[in-house]
Amino acid sequence: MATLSRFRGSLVGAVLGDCIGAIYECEGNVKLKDVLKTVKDLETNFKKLKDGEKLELLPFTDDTAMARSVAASLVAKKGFDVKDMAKRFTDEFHLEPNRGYGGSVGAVFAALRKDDPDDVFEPARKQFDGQGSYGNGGAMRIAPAALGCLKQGFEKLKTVTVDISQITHSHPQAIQGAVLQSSAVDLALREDQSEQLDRDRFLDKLIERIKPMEEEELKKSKETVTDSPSPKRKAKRKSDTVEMPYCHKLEKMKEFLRKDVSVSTIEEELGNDISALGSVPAAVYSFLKAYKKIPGIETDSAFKRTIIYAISLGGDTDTIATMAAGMAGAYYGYEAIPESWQASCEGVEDAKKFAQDLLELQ
Ligand code: F2R
Ligand code: MG
Ligand code: MG
Repeated sequence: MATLSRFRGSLVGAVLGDCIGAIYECEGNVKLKDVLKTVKDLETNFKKLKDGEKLELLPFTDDTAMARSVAASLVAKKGFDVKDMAKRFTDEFHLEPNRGYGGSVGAVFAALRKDDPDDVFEPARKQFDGQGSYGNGGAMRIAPAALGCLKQGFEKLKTVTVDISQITHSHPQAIQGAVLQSSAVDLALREDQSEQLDRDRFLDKLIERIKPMEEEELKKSKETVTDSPSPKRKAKRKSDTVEMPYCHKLEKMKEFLRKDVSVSTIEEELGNDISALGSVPAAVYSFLKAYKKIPGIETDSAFKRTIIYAISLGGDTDTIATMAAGMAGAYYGYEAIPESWQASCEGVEDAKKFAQDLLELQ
């Protein structure tokens, strides 16, 4: 059942995953002991605060900057308005371009500002010789859409997610990744917490949503003549080259959740990079894995485990952690989020306000 606690949990969780994860973004292999020390330090510094003192905040990055625009637009327009959302993304980027945006997405914002096209999807479609970006920028910002569309159901959420993604990311895998992420937050909000989380069933529900999209894309790619631009990407790992890679990875997770699988296996099989296909599955896995105790992460808080584990996967740590924590917060609720972590991160109060406003939209 959706409550203010779960709405707040999702948006605040996503902010924390971004701010804490950003410490390690693109650092290559991350040592779990370093992540544990980072969060321990947050807690110690918070305890040491004297009355009236505040901590120096860990800054949020593009993941949160864009999620804030998604939330602000849905609230201001009382639903999805593509022009308004594209304008907010563009204005936000030009106001604070140094929030760690992806290498190519700035060109989309520049074109949206300069040309003000009637078709706001056009600049994104032109990226990468017409392939569109396969980056995870569509997925990393999408949690507020799951909150905003909760009452309206999956078909509406899917349409809205696809369009929000296509403003900057038109590659099929970027769009599917965004739908996978918004679906995972949506399902996490709906799970009954008084019952055990059935992780295989959660994965089956995700597969049910993503399979038709991958099937349709596969059909299209089989019909595509070879001299037109192919939407396929050069794959870094074998698991990205199978015919329906998201479904393949979601199925694989069932097996991984039953045993203690190493971080390097997860990196190899699910990914930890800047692409949507190489990061959204890792986020889903982090959320589900952290539901139970993880060797080496000695905390009873499953919310904390989610962020610590997601960051320990290395690679695109802010984005994997923001997406995983968006799911975890939606499931465990705001009360599960440590005060010390909240007091250490920029953007928490705004996230709480957006959660309230999005709940009032329902
Ligand atoms: N940009 C970063 N991190 C870089 C390092 C930051 C570090 N903290 C530092 O300051 O040094 N993080 C952010 O970017 C990711 C989201 O990126 P988004 O929005 O998807 O961007 P973009 O530009 O569309 O894609 C990213 C890169 O992917 C490659 N790429 C995408 N599609 C491609 C295609 N069809 N063909 C070839 N390459 C493609 C390009 O290299 C793009 O530049 C998040 O991690 C966020 O946190
Ligand atoms: Mg970022
Ligand atoms: Mg990132």
